[in-house]
Formats: sequence, structure tokens, C-alpha cells
Amino acid sequence: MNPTFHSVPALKELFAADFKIGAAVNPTTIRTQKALLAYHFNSLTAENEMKFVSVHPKEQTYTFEDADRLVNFAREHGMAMRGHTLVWHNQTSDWLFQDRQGAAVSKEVLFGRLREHIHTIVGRYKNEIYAWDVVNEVIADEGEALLRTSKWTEIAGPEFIAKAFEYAHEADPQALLFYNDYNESNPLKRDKIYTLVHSLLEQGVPIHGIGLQAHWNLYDPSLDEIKAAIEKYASLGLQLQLTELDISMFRFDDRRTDLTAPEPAMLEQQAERYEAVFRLLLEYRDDISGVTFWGAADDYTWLDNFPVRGRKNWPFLFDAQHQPKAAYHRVAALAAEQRA
Ligand code: HXH
Repeated sequence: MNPTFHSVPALKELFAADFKIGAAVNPTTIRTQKALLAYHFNSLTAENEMKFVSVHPKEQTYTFEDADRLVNFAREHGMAMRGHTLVWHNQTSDWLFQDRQGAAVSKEVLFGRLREHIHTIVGRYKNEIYAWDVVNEVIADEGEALLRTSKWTEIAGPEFIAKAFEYAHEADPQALLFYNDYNESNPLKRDKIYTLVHSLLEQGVPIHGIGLQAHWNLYDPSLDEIKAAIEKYASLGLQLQLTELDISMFRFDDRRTDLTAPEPAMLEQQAERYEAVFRLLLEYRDDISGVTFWGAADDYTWLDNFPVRGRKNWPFLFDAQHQPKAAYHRVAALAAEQRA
């Protein structure tokens, strides 16, 4: 019989001396993956339930029911909780940027609303959430521009970034505050993220960490690129976390839709890649305080149908039946070797 998830060492124990091991969850997966989550993980992030549109759909309406359920699950299982996310250009309610006539609000009104929002949500989970992704994905992927154009920059210019960190710090002076982004190991974007965070530190903005989303695949980014990104970010003296780790079976521009199960060679390649990634993470264990997967097992991932409709993906250490994959065994062996 195949070993099931609770007959192998728990990930959270294997890396207890190194970093927290987290998973993104939602109201369905805390039910369907309950035992797996409780056994292997010691940190959770809400996949969608704390995003602006989820908790604050209308100016006078906060909806905390789903977020509360996830926070309660974490508390009941003695897990840490990360908050995701306070400021983003997606999944943010339109009303935030508009007056009653539908015209753009002033910068002052926007900042007032942002402060109220941040105080309400960060204040609510003050004793439960130890770290927040305060600002998500504001860097432009391509070209010379530092920031992507969004409603935030259109109305407020670059100042909304510092404001968000200041408001979050007022609301919970104990919370660790992160800047979070994807394509974080791409040299051009890496240097822009560094520039942004460096300038925030120079202005005295309360920021404590950088979140590397780490939506990677079998081929990209290279280990050298990941290593260079970790070193550059760590040189700012901040703590780092992998906040949304997954290793897709497909190159970003691969459109194939023929597979209904991963090929054996793909599983082996993924195992080697996970081992190499965790070897690197252990090398930088003094700088890295958390490694969160953007899911827990292959029965549910945001990469099913994204970016290619009708295609499943298998990006995690546990398969769709919650059994440990070759990738789990390679990572576990590495951890054991490290301890020996
Ligand atoms: C993350 N974005 C978010 O932080 C998280 O909140 C969400 O649940 C999942 C992933 C990653 C991402 C960023 C840009 C992006 C896609 C994913 O842009 C594309 C859009 C369409 C096609 C290709 C890229």
C-alpha cells in the first residue's frame, strides 16, 4: 500500500528549525483537506477571503464570515495565520475609487477610505494574524516604469504604498508587514522591487519583509535567478517569505491540454526541482521565515484552468488523494540529511 500523508514525517516538523510551512486555504479546502492541513502545515493564508472585494463589497458593508471561519480553523489547530492582502489592483471593489456619481474620488478621500478599511480588518485580527501582505503586485512587469498603472496610481500617485504600511502599522504595531509580488526572481522586476522597498526603508516606512510569491514551473526561473533574488532582497536586512509557492508542470506559454494525469517523467522532474529549491531555501534559512504553498494538494489548485482553460495542473507535494508524491519524499530526505 502507498504511504498516506500521516504515515510520513510532517513537513512542519521537518522544517521546524528553519521556517514555517504554510498553505493557502478557502472554506472548501478547510473541509476537504482538513486532516492533511492539520498534520503537515503550521501556517495558513486565506486564498481570497481577506481580499478587499471579499471583506468590504460596499462602503457600509463588511463581510467577515468566510475570513472568520479560516481564522477559527487556524486557531483550533494551533496554526499561525498570514493576512492577504490589503492593497491590490485586482479583486478590489469599484466603489472604493468612486463617488456617488461614479466620478473618481480625490486622493484625500481615497486615503481616508483606505485607512478606515485597514484599521477595521487589521484591527479585527490583531491577535490572530502575525504578518500581513500589505501591498500586492504594484511593480510593472516590463519596461522602464517602476509602478504599474492602476486606479491607485491614477488617483494617488505612488504615495498610497507608504500610506498603506503606515495605516497597517498604526492598526497593529506588532504585525510583520510585507511587500508581496510575483515574477520576483526575474532580474528586471527583482531590481525594481528592490528599488521600491529600498526607497520605502529610506523614508522610514514600517516594512519588515518581502514576499516572493514563487509561482514557478519545472523550467523557470533558474536556480541562479532565485538565488540572486534572495540575496538581493536579503541585503535590505528584511525577512523573506515564499508566500504563494507552487511548481507548475507547464512552461508559462505552454498551451497543451491533452493530459489527464501527470506523466511519470514530469513527476520525477518536479521532485528534482522541489529538492533543488528546498536545498536553496535551507541555505538561506537565516533570511527566510516562512514557506507557504498556494494550496496544499493536487485536488485543488488555482492553476487548474489558469492560464489555459480545460487544463489541470499538479503543482504540490501531495497528490489529488493527499498521498505524498515523489517531490514530498525528496524534500523530506533532504530535511533529514540536513538534520543528520
Ligand atoms: C497571485 N497573483 C495573487 O497574489 C493571489 O492573490 C491569487 O490568489 C493568485 C495568484 C499571481 C498572478 C499575477 C499576475 C497574473 C497572473 C497571476 O497575470 C496574468 C494574467 C493573465 C495571464 C497571465 C498573467
